[in-house]
Amino acid sequence: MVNLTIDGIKTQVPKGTTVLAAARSLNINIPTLCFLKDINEVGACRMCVVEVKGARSLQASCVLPVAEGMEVKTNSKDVREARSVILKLILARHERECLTCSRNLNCELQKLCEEMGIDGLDFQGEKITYAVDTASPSVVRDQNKCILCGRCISVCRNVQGTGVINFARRGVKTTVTTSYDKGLSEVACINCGQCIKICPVGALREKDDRDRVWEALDNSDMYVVAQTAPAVRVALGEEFGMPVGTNVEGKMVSALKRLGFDKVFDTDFAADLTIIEEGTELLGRIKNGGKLPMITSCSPGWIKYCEHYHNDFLDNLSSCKSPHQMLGALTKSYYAEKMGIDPKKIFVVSIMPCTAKKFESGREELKVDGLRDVDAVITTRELARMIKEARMDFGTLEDSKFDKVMGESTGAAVIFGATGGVMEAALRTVADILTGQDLKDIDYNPVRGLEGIKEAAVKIGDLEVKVAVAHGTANAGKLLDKVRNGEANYHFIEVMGCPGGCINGGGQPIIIDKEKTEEVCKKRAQGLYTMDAEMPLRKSHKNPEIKALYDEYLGEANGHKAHHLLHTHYVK
Ligand code: HC1
Ligand code: SF4
Repeated sequence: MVNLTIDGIKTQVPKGTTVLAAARSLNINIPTLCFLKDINEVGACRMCVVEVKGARSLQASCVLPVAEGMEVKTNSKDVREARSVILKLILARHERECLTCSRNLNCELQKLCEEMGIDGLDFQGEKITYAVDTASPSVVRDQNKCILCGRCISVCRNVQGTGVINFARRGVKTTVTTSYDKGLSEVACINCGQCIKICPVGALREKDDRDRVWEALDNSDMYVVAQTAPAVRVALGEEFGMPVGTNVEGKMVSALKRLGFDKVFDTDFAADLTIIEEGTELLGRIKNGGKLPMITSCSPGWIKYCEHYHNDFLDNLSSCKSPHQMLGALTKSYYAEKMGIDPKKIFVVSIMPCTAKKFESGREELKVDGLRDVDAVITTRELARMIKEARMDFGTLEDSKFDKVMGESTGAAVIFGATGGVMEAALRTVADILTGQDLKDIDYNPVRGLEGIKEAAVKIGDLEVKVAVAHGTANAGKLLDKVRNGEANYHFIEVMGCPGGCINGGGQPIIIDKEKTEEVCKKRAQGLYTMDAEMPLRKSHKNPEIKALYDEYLGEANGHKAHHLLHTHYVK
């Protein structure tokens, strides 16, 4: 242990601890901008400078290890003045459009200026104006607002294993950009939006599709259908000041109806359907010697990662479309026929925790007879903005139910939103099919939780099903390397592109205190697991609307009609 004094308080911390961490353990809150524990510990922004007795200059506490007998001041005159100058220098090059910025009131730079009492701009230098990169269907990049903290670079490289953005140039011309300054859509970006979530300011944001949705809602010729992903319902409330993990499903449905959607369906219904289709496909592959391990295909960030970085595994992907695409396809076929509506007049809007779904919905592979399954995707954040624009008092809305025919779901579907959820849902159904029983023990705890890679061998009847779960694409890459090298051997793998799964998708409410990310993920996941535990039906094959869909329309699981509408194939 190392003894030191911080602001006159004596403390003891393990060797190797940084001064920042030691201070925080004493509840001394040193400000940071670039720091991200375990991800971006680079001392770039210098906001965390402290005075160390005997040192010639101020030191960045986030990268400074403690030393025996060290005496640290975190709030001396020199420290305060240095931080103020640093902030003002950052402001001098930052485009200060707070009132119209997507991060207004949710910006770390704005918050720091307020906390540190910055009341003027002392430096007005020459500024370079950059063109805003709007080419990607998912992510908008505005270098005019970038403060060069490097957090997006580290997340993209270390957490997602992609590394498509980096520092370029020197001095005042330093930027964060792609190779050759290409648009994000021209490089191997997977549209995951994790860089948006980690950006302290508004330099990265989702491509906002609200206007297209309002336009459809205002067009009386269009039949506008909304569907909502599992993870949205346990996060949307945060945008209205509710505790993290609150289930706002009923209020969300009411809000969508008040916004003018003709029908509000539940993507959870299609998650149940995915389990039937994917479970049948898995059992078929095991029985008939098909390509194993089979890997889930519902996360579009993961699909794009697989296409760019591990395309030798494309044949391992399940041929199932992702649930929201399935629901879109069924809205324009099954539902349209039932209601006598021209599918061309149906506009399907998916409300998703995910920015990659924006890209996915435009993919040619996912059209049926030339028609898109889903016409627009908006994130949890964009839905919150629409609700605010419509001036609804969200907290006081009554609870409403999803609309019939594709609004019923089970506990298996709702847990899709957390890492391991798709696997657990699939195991519940596969186990019942293989044993011919209605099994009661259906909580598969080894696949739950935030460990980056989870593995389990599940004994079902005579078969030992070997499974693995990875979330965050860098973890997926590590898992695939193991499979490729013959170090591991599975029947079925679940991959979700975002760390934590959809609950921490690139379109979810921004967690301003990054230290709390894990805690927030756990609470959102707990919200989903609580819903599951309380639902009367917890296995996808028990969903009565799914049974009706097969009886009335699809026929067999994996049958001809199901393949036409619900499956696809990704090629190199
Ligand atoms: Fe997801 Fe999915 S779970 S991908 O994480 O399979 O986005 O929530 O909607 O489509 O159902 C996201 C969440 C979501 C799909 C489902
Ligand atoms: Fe990297 Fe994902 Fe951001 Fe693309 S969207 S730049 S892959 S973090």
